[in-house]
Amino acid sequence: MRHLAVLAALVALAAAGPRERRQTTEYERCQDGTKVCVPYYLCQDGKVITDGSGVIDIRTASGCSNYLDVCCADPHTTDPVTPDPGHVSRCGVRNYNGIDVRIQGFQGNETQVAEFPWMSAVLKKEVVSGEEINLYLCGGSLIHPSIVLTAAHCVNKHLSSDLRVRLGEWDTQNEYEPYKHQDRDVSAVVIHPRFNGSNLHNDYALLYLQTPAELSRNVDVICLDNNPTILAPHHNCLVTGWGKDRFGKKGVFQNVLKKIDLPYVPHGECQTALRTTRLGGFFKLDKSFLCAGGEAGKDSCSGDGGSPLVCLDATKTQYVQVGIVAWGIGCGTSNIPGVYADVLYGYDWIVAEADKLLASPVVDYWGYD
Ligand code: 4AZ
Repeated sequence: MRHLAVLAALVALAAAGPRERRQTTEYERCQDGTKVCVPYYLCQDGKVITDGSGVIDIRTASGCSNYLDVCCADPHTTDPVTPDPGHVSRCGVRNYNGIDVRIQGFQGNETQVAEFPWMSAVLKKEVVSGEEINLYLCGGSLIHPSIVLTAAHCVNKHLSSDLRVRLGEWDTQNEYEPYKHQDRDVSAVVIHPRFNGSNLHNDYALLYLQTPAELSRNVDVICLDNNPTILAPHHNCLVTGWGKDRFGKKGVFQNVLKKIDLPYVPHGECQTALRTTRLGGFFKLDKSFLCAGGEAGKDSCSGDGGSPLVCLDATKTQYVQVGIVAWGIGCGTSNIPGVYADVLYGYDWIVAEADKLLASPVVDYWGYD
């Protein structure tokens, strides 16, 4: 995602800034009366750090008068972070205000914690000096508790046994989110039979998870639909990802999940725009692609591959995935949209393939009328 240098500067500033010292009696009570306002770096997993360890990104929560304070559980009370037994799964529900806390003061396009519960990270397990580490490969989306949809170009060169999926992630560099991420190994990778690695036609892949995700407030599925009416020309949709803030060597990958709203660009218009680039005047945009964007500085970029492009449905209460980040000519150039695998076009294959390994039809998960 572009637009992020300002935040990096802010975070660096916050980490280097002077730290106040206060006596316990001086901490202001939050509006709910039970929690206390403490400097953000003293709050971890919603609890005050009492041993002094850990420093986190700049963030503030409503209810504290000091800009750099957050609402945090008083360390003298017990507030265990429990899973979510009462969670009722519903596809495509965005947590506009995050969960438990809304972070204010963001400058760029940062998402709130668990704002997009279907967002997944596709990782590659690698052993370095005898220790297993997870390398970030691509984005993905949870379409069923046991299936992640991603781009074929992200995973076609990897064995399923080398892949892992992380669900419910937000800040890839910290573990202070109130709900923990869930890691799942991949038992099978299924690539679209007509995927073409040189031109990325039919860039669809399904990852089957070895054990199903536990659906909760920070982990839930996105809706798929075969009704194209949500795709009105220039209608605004959203892409989320941990990709680079700009194209090329100077771009950096993002820690906190970013979002960008992008207009849907009809196929013919997109092909015309792409013909003005190095692709040349004879370029044919394949039917398996869909385009979005074309506004200067607003685009998906390297590292966003496989991430979902979603649009609000007609009732404006649930999001439906319409695209998978595939490719582009650079990032963020005015009038040059980004190119996505068209999920509506791939819908029949996705459903048929998913159903092969599932006991009940995958569409049951997206019943959202
Ligand atoms: C990439 O390299 C990439 N601007 C993804 C999306 C776009 C460009 C490049 C679209 O993964």
